[in-house]
Amino acid sequence: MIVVLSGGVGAARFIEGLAAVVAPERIAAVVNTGDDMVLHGLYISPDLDIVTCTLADVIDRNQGWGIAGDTDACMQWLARLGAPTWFKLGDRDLALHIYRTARLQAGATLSQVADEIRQALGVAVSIIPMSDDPAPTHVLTDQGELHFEEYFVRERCQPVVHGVRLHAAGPVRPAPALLPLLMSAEVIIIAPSNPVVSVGPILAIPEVRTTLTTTNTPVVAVSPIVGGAAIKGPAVPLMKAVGLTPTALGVAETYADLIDGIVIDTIDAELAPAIQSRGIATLVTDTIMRGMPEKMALARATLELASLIA
Ligand code: FO1
Ligand code: CA
Repeated sequence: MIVVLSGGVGAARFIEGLAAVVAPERIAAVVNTGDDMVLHGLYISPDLDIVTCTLADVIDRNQGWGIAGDTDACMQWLARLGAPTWFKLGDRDLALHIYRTARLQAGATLSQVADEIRQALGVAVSIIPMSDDPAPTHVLTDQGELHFEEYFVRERCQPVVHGVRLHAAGPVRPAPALLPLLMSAEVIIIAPSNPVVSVGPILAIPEVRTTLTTTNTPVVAVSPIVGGAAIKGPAVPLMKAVGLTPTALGVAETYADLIDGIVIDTIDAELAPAIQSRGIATLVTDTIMRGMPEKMALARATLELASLIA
């Protein structure tokens, strides 16, 4: 299997390209659950839903999250009742959260529910959460400790960040399928996702990090930082807050003990020698995924880098 460690939007788009250049049945996405939260009594798993709905081609392409053509009747009534409305849940999207919550309450695991939703939406790529245990990511700010979505969506990244608390680093077990999957992988790809709050939680699970540092399988990353800026989301302030340099070189350094290679953008070509001097094979190409041709080209380049290393 080609295993992709995955956050939300960037990873989903990358996997779309990958699934167009190799058989989707050969791909498994291991998805961050650090963003998961309970709201209105419902279990919401943003990155699992973003990956599943993107691959099912039902995602709202403008936002990168939520269901295309969704309506907000429920949200309007929640507002009337005085319920919190900072996290927008469309009517169709709510069906996913209702279904997941009911299944979890009936005793199913998050892995089982993720697979049920994947099958129901006709997605051939395997999708597994990093863990079936709760592992919320908290952001430590001048306004106190916030859940990642409270920081990102409710507070719009305004609070000053001084750290991140990954509960995945605590007593969180990898999902049952995860270690066997990593052990049998032909390639492990770290998607172009936020290194701190998207990939960070997956790598914070001790067994995952140990497996990646000791495996003979090629491990390659795609930099989510291009020209010193994040393609989407708050990677720059979060990387700075935990002492990482928000450049493609900083991404390579973050993963230095895990990766054999990294794909960086043409804009960052000048950083390639510094990355290579750290023993990391570096492929320079266009990494901005505007449409399907660019997604497929990036997937091919990443697989090519991995095969050069193998
Ligand atoms: N992102 C927002 O910026 N605002 C929202 O109201 C919002 C709602 C939402 C609902 C379901 C879902 O699956 C994702 C949602 N997101 C929303 C995206 C999410 O907050 C982040 O973009 C991801 O966690 C990043 O990977
Ligand atoms: Ca996310």
